[in-house]
Amino acid sequence: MFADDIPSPPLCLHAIFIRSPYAHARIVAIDAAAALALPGAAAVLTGKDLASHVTTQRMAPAIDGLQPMDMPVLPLDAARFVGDPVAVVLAETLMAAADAAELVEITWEVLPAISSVGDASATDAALVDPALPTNRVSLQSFVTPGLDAAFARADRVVEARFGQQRQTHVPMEPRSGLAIWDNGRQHLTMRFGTQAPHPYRTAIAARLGLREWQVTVDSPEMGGGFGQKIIPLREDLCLAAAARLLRRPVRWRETRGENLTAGLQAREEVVTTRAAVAADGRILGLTCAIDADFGSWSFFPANYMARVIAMILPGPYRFKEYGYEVSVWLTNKCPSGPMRAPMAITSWVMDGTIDAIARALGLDALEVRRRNSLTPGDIPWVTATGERYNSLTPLATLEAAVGRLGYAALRAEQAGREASETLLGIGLCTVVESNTYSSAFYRDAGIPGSGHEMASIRVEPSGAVIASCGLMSSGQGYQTTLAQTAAAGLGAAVEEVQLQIGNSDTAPYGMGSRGARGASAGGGALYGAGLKLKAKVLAIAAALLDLNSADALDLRGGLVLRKVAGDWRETGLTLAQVARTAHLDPLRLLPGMEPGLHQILAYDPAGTTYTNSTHACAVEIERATGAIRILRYVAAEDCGTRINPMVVEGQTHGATAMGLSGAMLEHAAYGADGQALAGSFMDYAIARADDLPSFELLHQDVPSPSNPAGIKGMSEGGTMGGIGALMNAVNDALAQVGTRLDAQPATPVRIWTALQQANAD
Ligand code: MCN
Repeated sequence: MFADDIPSPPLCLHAIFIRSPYAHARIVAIDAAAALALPGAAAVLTGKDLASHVTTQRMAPAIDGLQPMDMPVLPLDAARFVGDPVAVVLAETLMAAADAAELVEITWEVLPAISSVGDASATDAALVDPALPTNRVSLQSFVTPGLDAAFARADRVVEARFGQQRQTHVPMEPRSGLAIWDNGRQHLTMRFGTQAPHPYRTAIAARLGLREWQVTVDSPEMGGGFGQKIIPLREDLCLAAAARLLRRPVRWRETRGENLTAGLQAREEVVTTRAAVAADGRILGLTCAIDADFGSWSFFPANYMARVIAMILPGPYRFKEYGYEVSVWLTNKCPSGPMRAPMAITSWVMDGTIDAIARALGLDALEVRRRNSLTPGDIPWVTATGERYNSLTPLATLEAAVGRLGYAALRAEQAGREASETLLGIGLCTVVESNTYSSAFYRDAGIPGSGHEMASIRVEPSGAVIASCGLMSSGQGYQTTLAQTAAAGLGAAVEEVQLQIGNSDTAPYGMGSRGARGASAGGGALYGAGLKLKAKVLAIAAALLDLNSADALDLRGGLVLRKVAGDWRETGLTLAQVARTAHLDPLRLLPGMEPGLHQILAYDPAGTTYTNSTHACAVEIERATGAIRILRYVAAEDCGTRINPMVVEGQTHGATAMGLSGAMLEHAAYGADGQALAGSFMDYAIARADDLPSFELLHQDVPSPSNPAGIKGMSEGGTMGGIGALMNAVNDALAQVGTRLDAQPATPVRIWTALQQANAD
């Protein structure tokens, strides 16, 4: 059931947000008298009305190089972007709320708007946040001591630029939900789709001054979150406060236009690289400069998202001398937030730099990758920024992908196409996807947070297994895959395991679904809890079988087995019989053993997990129109032990499609005046099935040594690889006529324009 399918409780009010039509404007006055006079109108709440009911949100930790911001639930004095919510109208019906919203009179004083990093960084720039000294909210840099020497030794220095446009998440169901206040119990129930029910509840309780036991978060199915549905955003908080103030249930259905322009956006970054290289194409050192446009607020610590790009940029390559400078800027656009693979541009930047090196030196792009790639002998490897790889197979995925693509044959075909109406391009991109961020990562980034996940497994008297954890699925198939990990740890039949997630009261406190941590952190916790519970099941089984020890026993598929003469044989005892004894016949248990079968376990991954994949594609570009067609697409990945191969394939398809869609089409565009230009699917193009190829997938399956079940996360790498492979293929095609796109999206019109310019030069 999606949020909007939940029937309205009695006396439910409907909410509509009034949003700023201006990129930057002072709110001089809000007159709600006419709106409130309309039949059915119940209330119009503004920032001033809510300020004493919801505390401000501190947007960033106060660490070096980062300016913290305090964000009120609704603006008190000025709107900062087109779509900024400035008041919420509540009425008996949705139609009455819409009519009342039309009657609210707002007097605005339009202020100068900042619509680009160029504007934001100008010396006389207006300030997006008047409480800050500058529009640059974060500046972080890093350099290894030997970097200058690497550049001094270089035969060539190769520079490249990579720009990525603003995009947004596009969940199937926009943000929607229901807030119910029970005044008798002084209790709030939030029925909003969230990827992280417990952190969501902690934030709601803190912002409203409630204890966590006064708040239940019960997430419905959400049809996609992609990072947009982790923390409570301002509309969720307004609903919670309104329900409490008015003592009535309140519901909200976000429109697609609101979601596109005022949900959260992401990805707007420009990265420039300078590579110091030897004549044979080996990279001796690299620098990168990142300018990120975070819009009017950063809904996640700004240092985290932009810095991860810089931190993991070296990826699968061997160079050790490295430096970066990361600047995060505020502009008058929709706030930024986490979005599937917040570091999505990284692999294009790194592998696009490799292509630039190959072109500058007249070498083959695959050969330059081979010369720079980490080999099995290099692992374990610590990168210049301290990322520790203990299981990585980039050369294996590279060779698998180019082998399947038929790289050599495609290069030969490309050479023979000179007079053709189409250009052939071959794109390669090897990804190192950082995921399952550990507690140490959060500490080092200065972000309050933990990498652990908590799992609970109960076996009921009938043998039914109830597994739970703090993750919530937004489409990852947890009901299957996490039930499988619990069953594998415990030794139960998977059909006996039910996963219960999404409710903050019944699931154990966890960090939620984000950063591709579900399989490894959630799965690791469930697997570990299962293993511990199995030990108890076997101890009880040994007692029931009159054995002195459980050493020769195992539980598989819900059956207790015993090893006899090297063979596992059925004992006739089942998990259900053991469970019945544990619950209902405790006097048969070993002395001192607790009745029941319930295990709670927290699993905190030792370090960040790194997963590698290589994406390889061939594209054809029509010279006359700039139209692109993806001819072949191969992805070879290594996510360790695959819990469910079909789900891994589905996630790879989805992630890659998201990357390709972003690289080819999507653009949350703004005008020079800060006006939002993409408020519907007529303007915000996302890929459709006929824009995408059939994916050919290959797997390496090298188990992670740091996860109890050998699992590595995988669901963001496809987005990174899709962008890199597509953009590198387009540029490989364009290189034949001496041009290159240094910014996404690679739309036909941009490609056509580049071709025209190349012809004119
Ligand atoms: N899996 C597996 N074997 C592995 C690794 C993963 O079978 N070795 C399975 C997992 O059990 C899980 C799925 O693949 O069912 C994804 O696992 P993982 O890579 O750990 O990612 P998460 O579960 O943490 O999911 C979060 C990730 C992120 S960060 C976003 S954003 C995202 C995504 O996954 N949003 C999605 N995938 C999405 N898919 C859909 N349909 N909708 C979204 O909103």
